[in-house]
Formats: sequence, C-alpha cells, structure tokens
Amino acid sequence: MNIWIKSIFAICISTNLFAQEYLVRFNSDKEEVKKSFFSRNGGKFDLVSKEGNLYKWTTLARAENSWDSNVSYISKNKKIRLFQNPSIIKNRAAIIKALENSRESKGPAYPDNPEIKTPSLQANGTDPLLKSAWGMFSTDAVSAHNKAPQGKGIVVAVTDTGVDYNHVDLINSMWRNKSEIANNGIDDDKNGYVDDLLGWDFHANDSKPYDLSMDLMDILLSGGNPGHGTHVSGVIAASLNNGVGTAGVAPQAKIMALRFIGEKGEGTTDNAIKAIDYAVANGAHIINASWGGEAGEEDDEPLKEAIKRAEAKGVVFVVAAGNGRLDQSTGKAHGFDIDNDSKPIVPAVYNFSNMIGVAAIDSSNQLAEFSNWGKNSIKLGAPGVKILSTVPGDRYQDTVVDLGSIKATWDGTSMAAPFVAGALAVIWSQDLTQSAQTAKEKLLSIVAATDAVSGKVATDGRLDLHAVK
Ligand SMILES: [Ca+2]
Ligand SMILES: [Ca+2]
Ligand SMILES: [Ca+2]
Repeated sequence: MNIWIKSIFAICISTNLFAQEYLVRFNSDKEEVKKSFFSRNGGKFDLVSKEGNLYKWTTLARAENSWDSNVSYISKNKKIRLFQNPSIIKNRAAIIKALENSRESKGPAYPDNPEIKTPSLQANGTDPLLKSAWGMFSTDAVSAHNKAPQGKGIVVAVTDTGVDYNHVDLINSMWRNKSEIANNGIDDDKNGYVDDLLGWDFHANDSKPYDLSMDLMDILLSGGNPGHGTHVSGVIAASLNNGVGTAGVAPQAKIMALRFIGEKGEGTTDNAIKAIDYAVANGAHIINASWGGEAGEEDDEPLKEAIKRAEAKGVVFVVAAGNGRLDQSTGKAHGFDIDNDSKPIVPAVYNFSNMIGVAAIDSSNQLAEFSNWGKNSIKLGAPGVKILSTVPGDRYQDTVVDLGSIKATWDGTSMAAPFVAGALAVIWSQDLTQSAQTAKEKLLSIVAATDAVSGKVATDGRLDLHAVK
C-alpha cells in the first residue's frame, strides 16, 4: 500500500472519521447472546442502559447480517439539540454585524468544572430582581410561595447543558447526593458513578456538570450554549428571600444537574438516555427536558423506552414543545407556529401518561410567535418570552444580547417548560405521598383558560397557581 494511503487509512481509524454510532437493543439478558453479537459484528460496544438492555455500537461498517433474533432493533444514535433561542436566531445577522464593528465579541470566560462548593449561609431579604420576573406574577407563582411548601422534598432533574452549581442563587437549591463522599475517587453509593455529588456530566463524562458556555460570537455563528441549563434551573428553584437576585417557582425544590448537551448546543440520544436513567435511579420526581429534535421514521425507540421507564417509576417528564424549526442548510428558522401533532418534534409528542408538553406564551397571554403547539401532545402554555433568570457567573439576564438598539431576549419553550416543572414541584410538595399522576392532574385542572391557546393545547389554558391553597 502506498504510504500516503496507509497513513490516511490510519488517521481514519484512529479518529473514527467514518464511524457510525448505533443503538442496539437486545431482547435477551443472557451475556452469551450479547457476546456472540459483539464478536460476530466487531466494532466497539458501550453499555447505555442496563435496565433497557441497550448498547451503543460504534462501527466503520454495519454488515447486512448484523440483525439476529436476539436483537429487538438497531437504530441510529441521533443528535439532539437544545432548542435555540428564537430571539437570537431572528436577530443573528444584525448582532454579528454590530459585534464585528464593536469588537466586543468575547463573552465573560468562566473556567470549566470549578470545585463544587458546599451550601452557603445566606442573608435574609427580598430578592431585588424578582419584581422584573413577569412570569412569576402572571402565573401567581409568587403568591403560591406563601401557600405551599415551595417544592420542599421534590427533586427536579435538569437534563440540559449543565448548571452553574456555585451560583449564589442556586448553590442552596442543588440536590446533594448524601450517599457519596466528595473527591475520594470511590463510587460510595455504587450507582455506577464516582464522586457524583450533584448529578453527572454525560457529555464530558465527569462528575462536574458545569454549564460551560461559548463566547457570544461562537454562540451566534454556531448555535452554542449561552448558559441554557443555568437559566432553566433558576426558573425552577432560584433561592427565595436570600437578599439577592430573583426567585424560582419552587425555591425549596432541589436541582439534580444532568449535563448531556455540550457547549456547542449538541448532545446525543445515548447520553440523553443515560441522564434519564440516572434521574429515575437516583430519586428525581420530575425531569425537565428543554430540548429535542425532529422525529425520525424508526430511530426514536430508544428515547421512547427511556421515558417509559420513567413513567413506570412515577417520574414526570416535562418537555418543551419546540421553537419552530431550523433549516439546517441555511441556519435560518422557519415554520413558526407549528402544530406538533402533525409535524412532530420529539420527545414533545410522545404523549405518555407521565409527560407534560409545554408551549410558550408572552406577558400579554399570547402564544409566542415561535412556539410549537399541539392539541393532543402539548398540555398547556407557560411564560416563555423575555424570561429573567440566573446565568453563569452569579449573573442574571432577561436579555442575552444587549447592544443598545439591537437586543435578543431570553425566549423559548425552553423557558416555559421549567415554569411547569417548578409548579408541579409546588403542588407535589403539598402532599409527598400523592402519586405523580395525581399531582399532574391537579396542575392541569387549575390552568387559566386562555383564548390564544384555546384549541391549540389539551387544557386550552396556561399555567396558573392562583388556585393553590
Ligand atoms: Ca456514586
Ligand atoms: Ca464537566
Ligand atoms: Ca434570590
């Protein structure tokens, strides 16, 4: 072989340039069945879900005969994206132009994976920014703070881009794995994860699910993460009456941080499944999913099965309806106001009994122009335009980009879903013995009828906690 061809061949193998990833589901637990499949087909196999009997198979060539009677299905390991902020998409060109001229493209840089700090003693006092969080008032979440135990005893898993777990308004709201000893290199609780104090980072495969974000220009050019998971977490459980920042819908609920989407805004199905399985196995009551992708013909079974496993264990899956769709070739958003029931975004449309799909509304109770909806799959509307919440580095934003005349606000069904996750935590915390189904039905029974979503979501209404007693 020519030396050049040889070295190109070596590079391809070493970087898996042409490797494809599949998810293989076996219908037998027997080890010899799996071993036989692995040895016959070659490539690399990694366990994704013990409960689901699911493996990731990385291979350069999928042989025609790779099917056998012990395999339920082989599907592609699909990419999953966080739902991009429609306000950024809409103003992208103008913002890029303005940034090029001002040369202020660098956002604040925060090092990845800071040491996990312990909960801190905080001041008493009102939250100075809370008055600017319109959604906290329109949903009566602020009044509910005085009527219910604020989510106490409820764990909400944020499956997202990670969380700034040391943020002053989140540090006391983080779930802490009491069965794990910090930094001893041992999997003390034997759950398969070493030193998992707050959750896990499935994207980087480490014990620090920090919300690493890209600088502004990279976010604008390639659709990366501007602190998405931290923003989502603050809507759910930012600390109340600690004299700083804002407050979440359920400030006594605990956030389990499960990072599976990286700083570029992308994740994969196998890591989404690992995050869901982790949430279910480690005591989460609610999973927030502000992400998704377009439905495929046959490749969605693994994710469906993971949500069904959560359903079987009484874990609720709150999911964003989606913000229209992106044209991959032009990078432009199009097709706003999409009916999910006919043009499905997954996992929003699966509609298992533990799922609550959420559309976005604005401060005038109008359906947000970007929001998907669906009479069957989407259950209610919730605030999702210009939402104020926590972002990495002890900061707060309702506006991601503010260049004077050009602004992009924190918009998205991504922000609407955590309002509902927090509200469910509030209702559930009133009686920790009630079932997931009971808490979910209570939440959906007290929505406020709203013209803009009438006929577009199952309850014809929007999130409203005024009936919480
Ligand atoms: Ca562990
Ligand atoms: Ca990490
Ligand atoms: Ca606060």
